[in-house]
Amino acid sequence: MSDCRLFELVADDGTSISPFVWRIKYALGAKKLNYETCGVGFTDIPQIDEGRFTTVPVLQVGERYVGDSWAIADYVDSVSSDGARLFSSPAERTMARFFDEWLGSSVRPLLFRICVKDIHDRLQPRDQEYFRTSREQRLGQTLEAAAAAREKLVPVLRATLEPLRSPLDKQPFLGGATPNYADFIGLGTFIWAGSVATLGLLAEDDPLLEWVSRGLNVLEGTGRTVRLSGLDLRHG
Ligand SMILES: N[C@@H](CCC(=O)N[C@@H](CS)C(=O)NCC(=O)O)C(=O)O
Repeated sequence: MSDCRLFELVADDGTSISPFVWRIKYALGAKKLNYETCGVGFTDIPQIDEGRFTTVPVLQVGERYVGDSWAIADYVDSVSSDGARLFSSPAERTMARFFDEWLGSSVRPLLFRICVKDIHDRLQPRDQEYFRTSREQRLGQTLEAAAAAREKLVPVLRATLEPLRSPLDKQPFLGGATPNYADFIGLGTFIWAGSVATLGLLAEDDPLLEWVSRGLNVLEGTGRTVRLSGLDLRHG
């Protein structure tokens, strides 16, 4: 696959800030695909391929544009024979989908509420107004009210993550010795939240930090670097 370009959501300083984009960065790395990135703000998304998309990630391969992270994962898995398969079987894909549903319904909403004001503050000025209006509508409260309540949500978040600690206590990744697509989904979520959060998301002795550290090492192997303000990885 040549001429591969990933449209990613970026903050004002260029930090990549979408959990869905991060999982695709992992997937492209696992498939050993070289790609360039094109950083966009929320208000730039309607300009991608003449308004066909409302969300990122979007992957452009030559003349073709593919949106939605699951469609992108399936696409790169079907067209690229390099690297291991993202899903070793339909059953593994289904379990990754189930994990995504769990994370998306239980964990991501908590992270979103905890980090929403931090995300706003990191955006390019032209994105801030759009983000504030759309997210305040979604939350049913102002970003400031959400930020004022965030500390109470941190213990709820940590308790909600318990089902993830048990498998990762016994093996380095959900995929076993190496990460699979469920890891990419989870790690992408922590990289997104950890790179914007201005308070500690996990306790400093949380074993999930070791998983995130291992996940960052995998990314570094693909030449990508990240800084996480919301996760204390010194002990991980
Ligand atoms: N189901 C989509 C969700 C992607 C998504 O929600 N992306 C967010 C960024 S994290 C987005 O682009 N939002 C645009 C907006 O809110 O206007 C996927 O898996 O790719």
